[in-house]
Amino acid sequence: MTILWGAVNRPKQTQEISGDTYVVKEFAPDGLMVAVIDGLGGGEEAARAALGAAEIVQNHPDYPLEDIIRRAHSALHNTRGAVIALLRLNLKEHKASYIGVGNIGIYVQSAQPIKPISKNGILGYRLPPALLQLHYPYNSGDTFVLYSDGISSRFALDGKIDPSLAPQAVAESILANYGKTIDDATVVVVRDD
Ligand SMILES: [Mn+2]
Repeated sequence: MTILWGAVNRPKQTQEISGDTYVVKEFAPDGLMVAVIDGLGGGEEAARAALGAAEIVQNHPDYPLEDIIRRAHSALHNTRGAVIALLRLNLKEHKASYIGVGNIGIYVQSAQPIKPISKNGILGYRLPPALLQLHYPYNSGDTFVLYSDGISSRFALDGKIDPSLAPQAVAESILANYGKTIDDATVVVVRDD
């Protein structure tokens, strides 16, 4: 039960501030919370929205995922809004839970198929009519990749992550190969070895 992770977050070309952010947080006794959040638009206002949602994830990693989504939705009413991919692992039981709202991606390279999806919506404006929470058992060595839409969706089709690469190297290589310079881009890679 060793958690390995890596992350990259870079602003779009000509911007100094990324409107994306991410959270990776271990919490007692056996939890790991992972989020990628993309604030709508770009620059400071986008970052403000993304960081507002990130703060709620950071402060309440043990809350039910639906509660975190609803709290973030309320907190972002006066912002441009954001989309979010929210993944929680129980490192002892090897269980994964996921809720995604809006155009944001997750790809899992796993021994058994794990194919979470996100539902349309925008935190701060419009939640999906029913939040879709997905649950999966996972195996040691499975690799979870959360990414914002600054990463080309070709990435998930091409798939195939080299399992000998450390998560940080995986994240950097995904950004290098699939990052779009016209958007903020974030990749978080988590592996429970
Ligand atoms: Mn984006």
